[in-house]
Amino acid sequence: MTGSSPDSGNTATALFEPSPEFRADANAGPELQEAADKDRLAFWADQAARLHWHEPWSEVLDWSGGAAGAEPAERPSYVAKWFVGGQLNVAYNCVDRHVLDGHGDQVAIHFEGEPGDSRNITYSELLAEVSQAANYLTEIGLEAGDRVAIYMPMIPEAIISMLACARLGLTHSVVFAGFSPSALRQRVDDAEARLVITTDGQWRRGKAAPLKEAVDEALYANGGTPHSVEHVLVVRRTNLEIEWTDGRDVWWHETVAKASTEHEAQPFDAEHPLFILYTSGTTGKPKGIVHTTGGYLTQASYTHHNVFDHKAGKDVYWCTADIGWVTGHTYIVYGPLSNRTTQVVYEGTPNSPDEHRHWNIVEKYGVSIYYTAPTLIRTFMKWGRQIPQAHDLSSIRVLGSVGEPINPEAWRWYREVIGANKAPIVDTWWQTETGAIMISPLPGVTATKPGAAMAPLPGISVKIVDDEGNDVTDSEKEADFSVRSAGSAHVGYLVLDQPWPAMLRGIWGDMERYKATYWEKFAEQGWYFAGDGARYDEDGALWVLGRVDDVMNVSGHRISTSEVESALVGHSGVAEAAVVGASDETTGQGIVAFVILKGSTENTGDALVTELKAHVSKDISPIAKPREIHIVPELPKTRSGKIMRRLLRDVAEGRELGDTSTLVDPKVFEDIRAAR
Ligand code: 6R9
Repeated sequence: MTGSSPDSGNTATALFEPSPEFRADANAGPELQEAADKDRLAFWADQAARLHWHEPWSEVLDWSGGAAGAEPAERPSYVAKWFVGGQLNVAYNCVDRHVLDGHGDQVAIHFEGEPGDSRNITYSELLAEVSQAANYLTEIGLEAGDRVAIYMPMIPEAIISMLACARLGLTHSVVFAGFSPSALRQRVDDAEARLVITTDGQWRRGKAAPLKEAVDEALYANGGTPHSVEHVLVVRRTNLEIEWTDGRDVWWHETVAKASTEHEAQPFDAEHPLFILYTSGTTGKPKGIVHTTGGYLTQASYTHHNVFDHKAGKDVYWCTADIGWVTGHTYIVYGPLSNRTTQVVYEGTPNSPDEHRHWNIVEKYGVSIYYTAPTLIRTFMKWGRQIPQAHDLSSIRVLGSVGEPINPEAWRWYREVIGANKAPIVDTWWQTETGAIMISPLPGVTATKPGAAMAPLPGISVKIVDDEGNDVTDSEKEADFSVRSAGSAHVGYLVLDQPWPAMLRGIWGDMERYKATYWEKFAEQGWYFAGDGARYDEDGALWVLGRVDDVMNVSGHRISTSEVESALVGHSGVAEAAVVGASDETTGQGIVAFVILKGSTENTGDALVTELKAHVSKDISPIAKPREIHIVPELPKTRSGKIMRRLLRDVAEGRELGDTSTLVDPKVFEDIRAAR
């Protein structure tokens, strides 16, 4: 791609070309794309060779479960098998082999606790601790294939727990520690977890907040109905006093920390389930996305190496995500550790004790690769550039963005203020379901454009299509959905038309839903429907526009409208609720709820709104707390009874109403507007 200079001022076409110095030393080069174009499967086999395999595979890909063109009956599963027959151990790849290669003294984790404590963990130490945890989990009878729930703040033991599970072939299900007891219970029950690993409490903005308490509540929930959990393993982090259930609860420091530091990793099949991670869908029930071993680790490792231009032993890498999300799985745990990264793991919030925290950490450790979310970049913008400018950020050489579309203004600020107008920005599009990065510029190779994810990575194939599956670049017709399109042609649905190694292998316990959600829309072609809208601009750069379904994106977190609606109607005063994501300067989208009260409700004013916000926050998580709640007399519905969220979004964003012709009663809006 060629283009004009970054200073041309023309936002539509300005391209930032990689500097010659960066290009000369970059991990990625044009040969990656050439190799992938020549033979895609041979390309992925080369990438898999980045890993240590106990047994080689016999076939790179078996896609008989989803081959395009076949009769639906002949491709019933849509489950790919990558590196068929190969065997490996994920923890061995992430830890042992680096120690065996003589890098045991290299720091794996610079841990920075919120209260100011810190700890450096070398690869040798990590190996010893993962081995101890693996020995203890074996001692309590856990076996390959069992599920383990991990409900922990960002402390080293969380990563050690994940690696210990991987080492033993236990399938982990990490549940974000901000989730409520009922959300935890739902996930524990769905996966039938035998063990929950947690902490006594977690540090948040200088205060110790309880966490084990939520586990107790979760496991006693539903009037004490039975659950699958045999043990709760508790790491002491805050010294908060906690309740104790003898026989069930065990302290980490009394068990794991006393176990042997020797443990030999056994290999597992390339398709052995590595983890389940729950994500919001368009209905209230979260989907347990299943990932397996060989393909996942291959793509995690390949993308981390090339997209971040990571140099083992030289770079200091920091991904600011939480392990409760997929970004934490792939770009804190598996990608970086498989590549022998030295990384920062930070426990707390970016403004604790003050807004300088991230930049203090960057300076302290000389962070060279920094990967964060647009919502945080916009928060930094709001706090003001004088804050980062008070620090020496010259160590930074690559910047990453993930979680939602990054607006060009935030992109420019990020580059200028954090990246000294020099560090390339990689805007990485991917999903819990894709397992690893799919669309992103390659630093040193791809010229970038503020706000664009640019192009699929070598080895990855995408299309942007209309409702019939026609390529939008060939057709005048656009897909029929209501995503704001920045006024350009070539807008459509983002689909993945070829299987990729880190692709999900299903929804835990619900393969019908898996097929319906991802494969039904383009069943004829056998394409994966991502749920996002996208477009190509006049230069052929790819822009991801955001969700086309009822999933909101708040600060990079996926929250379904129906999840919040069901929490609201779970309140005794609420009869009906409709929830939409309205654009928000800081968080990308903000949650706006419209509720109809039950006639009997006495409390109707501001106090009720406050109570409802707290109710949602407690029921789901503080991240799902509505920004606004409007009490309205009626909701706009189609004749078939569907709530017209598109129109509510117009109201929430203060726009003229779109087409109201399918509504039962268009006058509803006068009442809704009056209530705002
Ligand atoms: C990794 C992650 C996935 C959804 C995805 C899309 C949005 C993520 C993006 C982006 C535009 C990017 N998304 N990265 N949109 N540009 N660079 O975030 O996974 O939590 O499953 O969310 O996030 O809408 O479909 P997940």
